Amino acid sequence: MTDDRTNPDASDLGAPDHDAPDPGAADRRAPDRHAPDRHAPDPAAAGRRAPDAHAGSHRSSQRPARRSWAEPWKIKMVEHLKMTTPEERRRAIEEAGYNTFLLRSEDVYIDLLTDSGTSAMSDRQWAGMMLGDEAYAGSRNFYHLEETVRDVYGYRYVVPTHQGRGAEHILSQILIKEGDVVPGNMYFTTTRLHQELAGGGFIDVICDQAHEPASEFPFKGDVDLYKLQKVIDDYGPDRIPYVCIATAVNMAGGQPISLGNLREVRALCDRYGISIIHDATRVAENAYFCQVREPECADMTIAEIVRALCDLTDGATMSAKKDALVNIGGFLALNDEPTYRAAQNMCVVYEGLHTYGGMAGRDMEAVAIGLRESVEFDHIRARVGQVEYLGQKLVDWGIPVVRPIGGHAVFLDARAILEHLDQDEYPAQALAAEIYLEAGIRAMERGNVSSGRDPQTGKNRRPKLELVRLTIPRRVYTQAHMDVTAEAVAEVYDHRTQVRGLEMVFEPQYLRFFQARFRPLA
Ligand code: P71
Repeated sequence: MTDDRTNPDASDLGAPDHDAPDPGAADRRAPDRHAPDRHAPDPAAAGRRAPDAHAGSHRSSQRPARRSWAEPWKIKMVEHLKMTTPEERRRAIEEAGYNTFLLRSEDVYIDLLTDSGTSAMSDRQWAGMMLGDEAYAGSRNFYHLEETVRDVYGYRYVVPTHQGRGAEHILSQILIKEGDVVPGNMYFTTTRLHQELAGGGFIDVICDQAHEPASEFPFKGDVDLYKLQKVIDDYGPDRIPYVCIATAVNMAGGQPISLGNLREVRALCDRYGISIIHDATRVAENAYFCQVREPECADMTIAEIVRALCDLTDGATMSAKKDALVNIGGFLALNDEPTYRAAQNMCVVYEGLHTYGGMAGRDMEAVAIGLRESVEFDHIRARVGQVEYLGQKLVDWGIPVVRPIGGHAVFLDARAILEHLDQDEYPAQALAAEIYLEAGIRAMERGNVSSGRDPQTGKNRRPKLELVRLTIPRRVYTQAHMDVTAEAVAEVYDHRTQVRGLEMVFEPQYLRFFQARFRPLA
């Protein structure tokens, strides 16, 4: 452990196999920005592990190591934001039934609802859009995408879909039968719904630390192997079509699974002939955390770690709207040919022909280029670094957030902030509405509303994590936007005892959080 650590999360990480999580080390391996290959859009070079900043340097050894870094891009086009008055925001949130999903984006100043489809594409991606081959069948952009997925992720077969849930739908319908169970490292809303609609049930096998917002465990995405073993013992391998493993686990706070843990999951599954399906939506962010926290990954490139994670699994569902830096798109990737053939056939029923699956040719081109950019070290460091910057401000000011700070978002612990509210008064929903009222900043509820009702009991699930997610789009907002956000959250924190709970006045049947309406309790 070196002495110039910058990341407070690096302290107190005791587990021996997760030792030496020194993010500062990644900074210190910062490349010489003037080296010619750093400017070349060469995907192979881009993913290379950054060399020591001092190696071969002409600078004197007395000077401190260069520690500062910035985004590896500059801004070419800007989009104007609208500022609103408190009265305008009051009207807007009432009209939206206190649900930030129902606000018009025009009425939002800084939009941290999601990092999904909200990132800025690069000039290379925009140039790729012009190469769109809009043929109904056999578009060359599909073949480019297929080749890129094979190269970056290593899966053999690719079925394009309109977005992530399209892939989840097809996969669930093909592999899950009535009465099956799907163990996974925490639920995701759409993933679990598709498993349930196919007749299966989701069983959470994530480690206990994932459910503790204050735990500093560095790999909260890890599977608890005892829990997984118990599911296998209780149900038998024949009722487990696959184990669903997410990288950078969204609902746990964007928390990584370690390569070492995934290898153990693989070994356990192999003993029973069970497949592993990877939710690869944010695998590059996960790989960054492996690089800085997991000793065996310290000398691997982001691209190599991504590949190593994927190689331990049999297939993947992908929402390209996150890591892959596009506004729309996704795919299902598989290694098993019969499953692939079945998925291709389902694709023509629900998505579109198997060489476009709901995407335009230009969209597939943008995904292919974005996938390469997603595994560039400078990109991913700046992306995760910006999230860390916002999170650290809130931590410094004593505001309860999920620790360690995740890869795509800062998650406020609404239960700890609004202690005076019962969970059935929807504290996270109320906090998200309050942050909007305060500053026009839009966040997302990730708690009792998102978790929904238990299909057996019909009661609210009351999950342990009652969170508000400040989600950072990639390459969109500046550090000043992060400052404004932190200050607004601090203002709300200061008057937290005055925030009232909510009652739900309209509840849709599926994924209720999208369209539910609320009103403040008296
Ligand atoms: C996010 C989203 C988008 C979203 C979805 C549902 C409710 C609210 C917001 C989407 C994911 C995801 C993971 C890990 C699959 C999907 C579905 N996330 N897996 O975080 O995070 O992908 O949206 O492209 O259909 O805001 P899709």
